[in-house]
Amino acid sequence: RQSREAFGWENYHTLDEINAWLDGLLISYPDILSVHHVGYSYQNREIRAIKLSHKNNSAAILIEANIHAREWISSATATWLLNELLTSTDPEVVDIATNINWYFIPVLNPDGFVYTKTTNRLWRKSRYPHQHLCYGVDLNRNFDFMWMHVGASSNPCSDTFAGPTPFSDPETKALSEFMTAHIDEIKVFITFHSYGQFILTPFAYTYEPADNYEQLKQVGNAGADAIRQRYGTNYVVGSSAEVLYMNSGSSRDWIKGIHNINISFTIELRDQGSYGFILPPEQIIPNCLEIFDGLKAIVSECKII
Ligand code: ING
Ligand code: ZN
Repeated sequence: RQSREAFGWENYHTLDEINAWLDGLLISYPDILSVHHVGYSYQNREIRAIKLSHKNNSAAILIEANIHAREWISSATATWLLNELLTSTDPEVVDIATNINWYFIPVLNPDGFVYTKTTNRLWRKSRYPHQHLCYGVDLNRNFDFMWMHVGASSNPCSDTFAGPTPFSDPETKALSEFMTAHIDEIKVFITFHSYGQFILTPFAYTYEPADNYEQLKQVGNAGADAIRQRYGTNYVVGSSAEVLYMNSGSSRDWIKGIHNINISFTIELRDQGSYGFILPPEQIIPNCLEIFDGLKAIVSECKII
């Protein structure tokens, strides 16, 4: 069976390497893994969701990563988590791997991700050319909930360009349709970003607390406490507007705002700015270990199984 050694989290990988590794996994675990076609990017790259499922009717967790191109640690974390759920023999891990259906979308923005590998390491957006002026939309401002309300730009050259219309770009449209199609199963949504070390609860578009803010804080705090226990890494928990900054049109605000998925977090991974987006590869595995501690605590605290 393919395992950690065959891929390795000692370094960051290209999109082709990630896809080849996923193809190998699909062959190794045909009974429990399947690939769902989410859609195609502007440059026609496939956006894939990998589903880990032992039983049909279990509650599902959806994990989205690399909606922002330069945040490489996010897809590294998503692939590490999938591998751990498949290979760990720890009874607690076996329990959550078996009794929850997991959807991983390791690279939601493949065009931007490839661009960070070939041309510009700090590219954030998609690669759709808008208004013949500049490339790319900030996909995390392009969702159709409170679109362009706050913290988003109408300038196609801005890094936070929200797009000409909501869901203008195929990546966000595809993700929203995928989410809607699976909405009855999805009990938890987590989107990985970097950097800053935050567990962010809805909403970002308003200071008004979400209807279940107390529950979100409690679950988020359980996650942060568990993360802290391994290496002392500090994650701050709170609503995006309250502890980071306001924005609108994110996937996280959309799934809570439109579908009222109760547990939806944006997790801003390591670090706090020393390396920022260029997190050294030696930190991938420590980051994944502490995040998995946090994720297990989140799962246990929100009582979906
Ligand atoms: N941060 C997120 C961003 O899109 C965020 C922060 C996302 C806040 C979603 C609230 C909701 O700006 C990074 N680093 O991309
Ligand atoms: Zn981001």
